[in-house]
Amino acid sequence: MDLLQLLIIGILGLAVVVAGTVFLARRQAVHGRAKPELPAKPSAEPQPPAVQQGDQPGEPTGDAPGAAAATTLERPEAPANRMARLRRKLAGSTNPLARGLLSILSSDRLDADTWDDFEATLITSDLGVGPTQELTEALRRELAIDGVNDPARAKQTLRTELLKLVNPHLDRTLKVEGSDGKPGVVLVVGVNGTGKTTTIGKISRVLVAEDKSVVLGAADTFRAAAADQLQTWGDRVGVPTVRGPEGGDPAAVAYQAVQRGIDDGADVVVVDTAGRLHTKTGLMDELGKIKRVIEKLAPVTEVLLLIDATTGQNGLIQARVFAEVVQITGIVLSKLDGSAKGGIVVQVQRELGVPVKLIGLGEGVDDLVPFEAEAFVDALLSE
Ligand SMILES: Nc1nc2c(ncn2[C@@H]2O[C@H](COP(=O)(O)OP(=O)(O)OP(=O)(O)O)[C@@H](O)[C@H]2O)c(=O)[nH]1
Ligand SMILES: [Mg+2]
Repeated sequence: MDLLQLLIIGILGLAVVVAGTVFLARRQAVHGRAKPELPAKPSAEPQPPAVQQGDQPGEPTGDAPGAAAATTLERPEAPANRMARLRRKLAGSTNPLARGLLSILSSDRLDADTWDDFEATLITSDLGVGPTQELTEALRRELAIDGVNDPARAKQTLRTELLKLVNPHLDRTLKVEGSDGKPGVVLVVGVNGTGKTTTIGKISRVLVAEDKSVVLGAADTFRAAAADQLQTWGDRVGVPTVRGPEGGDPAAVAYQAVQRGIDDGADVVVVDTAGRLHTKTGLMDELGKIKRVIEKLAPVTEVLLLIDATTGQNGLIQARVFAEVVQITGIVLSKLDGSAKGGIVVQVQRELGVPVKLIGLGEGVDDLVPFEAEAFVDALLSE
């Protein structure tokens, strides 16, 4: 009896131990298998399906600035800060001219040689022969009448005469307002590398900062990279870029861009064009065609011609040819930061009868400034 009881207890005990062991073993087995199935959080976060960032298929991916734009749109620098910074920059670039002119005017005797030096200095600033002679004559007259050899007075007179040449009365506002509910259309033209695409990027930042809605048109279809470059600028401030196939008809892209602007109810459409040599007749004709085609949809409110300030007289020759093909309404003088040749402003305005509206003072995103005659002359004369 006792033996039987002991046996039963022993068997029960063994059964409990075996059951417990099996239970634990199974739990461990289940637990151990489940672990690898858990999503490995930090190391291999699943990538969301590729976000379509352009309107266009087949564009290169991995374009860092464009990709970043999807999450963080840039807000352009506040206008007041920008102006102050750019005035300093402009003054910096024109220092040699200012120093030259003022040191000549402050010499003891204003004799014929001194005036020759004065003229030569102005000519090297690309002021042009005509304006240089006018300015020198006016200054000689004024200073002779006053009979003074006072540098401060001479500087004041020089300022007044320069301002007359630059002409503070020209309307330099950028015409970006459309009519009849259509967007304003800005067409940007100029020879290769003058800064068209960069300037469009900078202009669109300013427009966005003014809460205007913008569409960019990549009517430079010569190189795929050209449209990418424009789109990168657009992506940074959240502005769509309409583009076409490489080698396609630029006028068609310009047309589509304006159509998109109309459909979207955009405020402004800015159209980039391929750089072209002013000596190539076919290409120049194409420019005329682009404008005509756009105008089937909406008037072009502004045609901006880019001139690189460092190219001097050559810029002027280009300007003449472009003006024959499209009616230029404003000049953008780029790269004034690398040049002491601000005098070109006067020449080009006279030649074309078109105001300089904007000046480029660097490669930075906000290095574009509206041209103001007084600020410009003050910068020319700041030491
Ligand atoms: N220093 C300086 N560089 C500038 C300025 N504007 C443009 N650039 C530079 O000039 C070079 C040409 O500029 P783009 O905007 O590509 O010129 P583009 O007229 O569109 O050239 P294409 O499309 O080849 O005809 C770039 O390296 C710009 O960064 C400026 O105001 N100052
Ligand atoms: Mg370009």
